[in-house]
This record gives sequence, structure tokens and C-alpha cells, in this order.
Amino acid sequence: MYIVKIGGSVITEKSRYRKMRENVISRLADEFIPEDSILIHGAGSFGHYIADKFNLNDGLGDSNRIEYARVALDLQELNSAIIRALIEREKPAITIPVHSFHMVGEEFPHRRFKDYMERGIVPVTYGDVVLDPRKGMGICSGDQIAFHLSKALRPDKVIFVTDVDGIYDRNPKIYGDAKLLGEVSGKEKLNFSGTVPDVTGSMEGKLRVMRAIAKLGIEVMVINGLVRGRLRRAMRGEDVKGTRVLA
Ligand code: IP8
Repeated sequence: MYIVKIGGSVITEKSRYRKMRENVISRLADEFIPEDSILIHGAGSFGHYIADKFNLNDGLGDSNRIEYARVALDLQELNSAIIRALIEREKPAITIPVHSFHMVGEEFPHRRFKDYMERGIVPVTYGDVVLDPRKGMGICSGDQIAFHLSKALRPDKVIFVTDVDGIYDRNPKIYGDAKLLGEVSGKEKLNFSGTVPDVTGSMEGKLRVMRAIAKLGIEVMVINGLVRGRLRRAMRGEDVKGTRVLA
């Protein structure tokens, strides 16, 4: 069984509010292998833009209810585009939005994901707004969902699909001489300066989640979703350019 997490920066233009990359969504839907898989996607400019502007991760305030509702709607629209792209390719996919069933601090309800997979339907979920017992509302990132589902369902592999080839020793978008790392464990000294954190964390935080999944004994890969064929080949178990994350 595979869990695939597609980053928001792959399927949207992060600097333009609600701007999808339709051609990338179509191609990744082509490449995605539906058998025994769960798909999680990030929010990109359908979530982070408003979440950042109205501090949604700080919790529910007197005046930001409407923004929570708007982000939930925007994310449903992004999610619908992905579900539609899969269904158009005869890949049965169904959405399981986290805001509808999960409260932070409670055990993550994984059972329905399994139920759909057992029936040959791909459960698709995404980083979302979420109920929080302390601060009213908050945000649950796709990476956190990947961790919860990995812990409960023990997939063979978790593939993180990003907009770069993998994990580098420093930010490849700033440093031309950044070196792609074939493997990353806790030992390397990486330089994360210059990476722009979004509301759910920095690259450093994402790597922490990936390593937590690897610690469960699960194979974790980071690949580039903007390069044609990489997702398909990674899902077929072939060797692809990218980074293996070790515990
Ligand atoms: O893009 C964030 O999910 P992520 C969800 O997976 C929101 O970090 C609402 C910004």
C-alpha cells in the first residue's frame, strides 16, 4: 500500500490566490496508480494565502469565522478538480475532508480510509481547517495527515511529491550550487535558511514529519512532481531521482 502526498506548490501557484496548475493536476492524475493507495494533497494558494493573512492557525477569533469557512470552500474546490481529473481517467476517487470528522487531539479516524481502499476506491484527503478543542479551530497539514495515516495503516511507502528533485543540503531555489541528497537521516547538517515557511511550517518541520514516518519503519521518498514520469515510476517501485528519508 502507498500513501502519496502531493505538495500544494506542485498543483497551485503559491504566490497567486486560488491559482491551480491544471496541466500538472492532469498529468499527475495520469501517473497516479490507484490500486491500494491513498492520495493526500496540500493547500497551496487555496489555503495558505488566507490562512496567513487572517492568522487562522492562531485559532478562532471574533472576526475570522468567515475566513475559516472560505478556506474550507476554496480547498473543496481544489480537491474537486483533483477528484474530477482522476475520475475522468477511470480512477475511482472519493474525498474524505478532514474538517468534517477530525478534532485535534483525538485519535485520527483512519478506518474509513481503509474501508474505501478495500472496495477499490482511492480515498483522497488534504491539508484542511480543523476543529481544535483549545483554540476553537486550527489547521491540519497534509504532512500531519500523512503521519497519522502512516501510523495507523502502515503503508509500504510514503511518497512526498514536491516542486524540486528532493532534499538538498541548502535551498536550491536560492543557491545554484545546492547539492541534492540521495539519502537524508538525522545526521546531516542542512541549511534551511531562505526557505519561506508557510502557515503549517518550514521545510525543516516537513523533514521532521518525514523522519517520524521513517522511524515507523516505513520507506519515505521525496520526488519532483513537475518532472514527467517521476510519480508513475516511483509508484511502480522503480528507481527515480529523489531523496530517501531515513529515521
Ligand atoms: O498545504 C495546509 O495544508 P498543507 C492547509 O498540506 C491550510 O500544509 C488550510 C492552509
